[in-house]
This record gives sequence, structure tokens and C-alpha cells, in this order.
Amino acid sequence: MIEKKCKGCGAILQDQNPEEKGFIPTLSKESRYCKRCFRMMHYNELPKIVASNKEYEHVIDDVIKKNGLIVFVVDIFAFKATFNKKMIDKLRNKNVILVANKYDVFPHSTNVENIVSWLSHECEKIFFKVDAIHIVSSKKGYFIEDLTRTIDLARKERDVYFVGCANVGKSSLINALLKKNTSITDDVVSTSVIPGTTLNEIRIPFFSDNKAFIDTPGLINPSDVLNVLLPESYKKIIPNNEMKPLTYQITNGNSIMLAGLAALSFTSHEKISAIVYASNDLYIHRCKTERVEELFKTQLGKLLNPPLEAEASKMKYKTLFVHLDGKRKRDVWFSGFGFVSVIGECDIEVKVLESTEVYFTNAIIG
Ligand SMILES: Nc1nc2c(ncn2[C@@H]2O[C@H](COP(=O)(O)OP(=O)(O)OP(=O)(O)O)[C@@H](O)[C@H]2O)c(=O)[nH]1
Ligand SMILES: [Mg+2]
Repeated sequence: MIEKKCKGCGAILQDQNPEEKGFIPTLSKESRYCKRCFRMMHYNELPKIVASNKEYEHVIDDVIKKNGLIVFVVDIFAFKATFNKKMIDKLRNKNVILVANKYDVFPHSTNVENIVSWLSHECEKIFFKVDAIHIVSSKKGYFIEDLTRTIDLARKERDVYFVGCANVGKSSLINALLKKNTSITDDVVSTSVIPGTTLNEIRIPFFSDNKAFIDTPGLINPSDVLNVLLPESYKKIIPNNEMKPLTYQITNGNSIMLAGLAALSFTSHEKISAIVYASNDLYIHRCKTERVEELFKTQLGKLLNPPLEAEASKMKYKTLFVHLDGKRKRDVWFSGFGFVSVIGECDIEVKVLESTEVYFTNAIIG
């Protein structure tokens, strides 16, 4: 029997069971991609079979034992959900390059230096030593040359493993590196908006010393907003192109709602500014704070969508309180679906999906 792996997802190819991983109608020596990957690549079909954390655990423990260079990929837009502590504990004492992907969704005025210093501070806070930090866009190919140079210097005749949470863009990054550095023009490994696209380790020969890029299944992270909502909601949540900021002049007793995902209610003595950065398709609503609860009760899944109407009753929320002293512009982040830059002194009551990580940084824009 021929045992071949699908080049797109890493599953063992088989022609017996169409409902299982790696199915291909006719298996031969020439077979390269399973039907699932073929349809993802050529018809933009979303995968029905996805990896679970069983696949991730199986591969990551193996990767840690090897003496490879590790490229740890996080999503800048979902930083707290993807800078995963459990994963970091596994990567300690390895040679790690931290890559923050999806830079293209940020406005052009975003200061790369600010992001790098924020990320290096986050690494220092938990004593996580990395060899380098890179900001990239796999989708647009931004800063891929810089990353290539760092990999070349740090690799020392070893394989390069791409690890990280599901959906951060590990496979997209490998495709981007291949396109920038070879004559390849099409995607080699499969990518999709659904977490769990890569099913197994995939070896992609790349270096002249027979060493390779190795793609791996991602960790499915319960605090990623995508894992608590249905795929139909993704289109509205995930920014597909550069986010257009929405600026609001806020007076005491005003609230801003990010669809049905979060609401910020402001208390302030003076007029302040709040600039919302989120997917251009996400519904943003400004209202009086006294209306927020009524809107959550009557409009969740309708005007406030996502969540979809079908999933609205299952949504759980938490409430946080924060005081901003107004001395500098601060960003309030909702990992995976946006951030709000606030200028001015205020108290904010934040109501947000229970699983969402909320965090604060100095403003990265302007
Ligand atoms: N805007 C933007 N989207 C990106 C970028 N890189 C990847 N994506 C999108 O993010 C989604 C996930 O990309 P993948 O490459 O499949 O992510 P992955 O980390 O390999 O995911 P798993 O295989 O599920 O672990 C896809 O919809 C990609 O198009 C990027 O640089 N910018
Ligand atoms: Mg992948």
C-alpha cells in the first residue's frame, strides 16, 4: 500500500472513506492533495473536517524534542488569545523567533516600533526569551524578506518549525516565504478561515542542505472569539483589509457597542475621544448608556449581530471596570475583534463576551 501525505494538510491519503481525513477518490503515486484541500484551494470551500487539540498535542511534543529553529506565530489582532501561556511554557529554552502576523489589517499609520516594543515587553514580563521579533503580513507579503534573513542567520543547518494557535496564519506564512524566495506562485499548503485547517505535520523541502519548513496543526484556543461563534459570523468579525477607524466624541453617559460582542460605557468629566478599530463590516453603535442593557435584551442577534440570532441565547458576558488617567492615549483591546483608542480621562465599564481577553496598551497608532 502507498502511504503518502497530503501536501496541503498533512493527512495520510486514503481512497476508502470519503468522510475521513485524507480522502482522495483514486490514490496513486502521483496523488498530491486530498479532496478536502483540493476543494479549499480551487473552490474556496470551507473544510468540514478540522483538527482538534489531539492533533496539536501529538505534533507539538514531537517538535519540542527536535533540535529545530522555532517560528512562533501569533496574530497581532488577537494577541492575548494567541500568545498562549501553555504553548510558551513548552517553547522556553528553545531557539524561538516570534512572528506577529496580519499587520495588513492595521492602518498604514500604525507604528511598527510601538508594536515591537509592546511585544518585547510582553515577553519580558513572563521571562520568555526570543531570538527576534518580526511583524509581518503573510497575506500581503509585508516584511517577509526581513524574516527570511533572520531565519537564514538563526537556522544553523536545522529544520524550521512553524507553531502557534490555530488560525494565526502559520500555513499562510509558509506560502508567503515560498512565494518570496522561489519561483512558486500558488499556495503550497492549505489555508482557511476555519481554525484547525492543518491536520498533521507537513514537511516542505526548502533549503539546499535538505532541511525544510515544517507546518504544524495549531492549538485551538477557547479564548479565541472564533471558537465561541459560528463560521457565518467570521466574515463580520475578521478584518479582511485595512481597518477604517471610526472616531466618536464621547460625553458622560455615552456608550459604544461593538455589535453584540462588547459595549464600553464611559463616565467622564470632560468630552473625550474614542476611536474604534475593527472589521469594516462589524456593526458599531453609539448610544446612551441607559439603553445598553435594553439593546442587549431585545437586539442581540438582530441589530447587534454577531452573534447570530441562533447563537445569541448561548452568549455569556462578563463586566470589567477600568480607569484611564488621560495622561496618554490608551488602547483597550478585545482579542480577536478590535480595539478602541481612548484620549482623555475616564472610567469605562466594559461588558464583553466572557471568553474574550481584554487588555490595555499604549496607543499603537498615531
Ligand atoms: N488579513 C490577513 N489575513 C491572514 C494573514 N495570514 C493569514 N490570514 C488569514 O487567516 C486565516 C488563517 O490562516 P492559516 O494560514 O490557515 O492559519 P493557520 O495558523 O495555518 O491555521 P491552522 O492550520 O488552523 O492552525 C485565513 O483566512 C488566512 O487567509 C495576514 O497576514 N493578513
Ligand atoms: Mg495551517
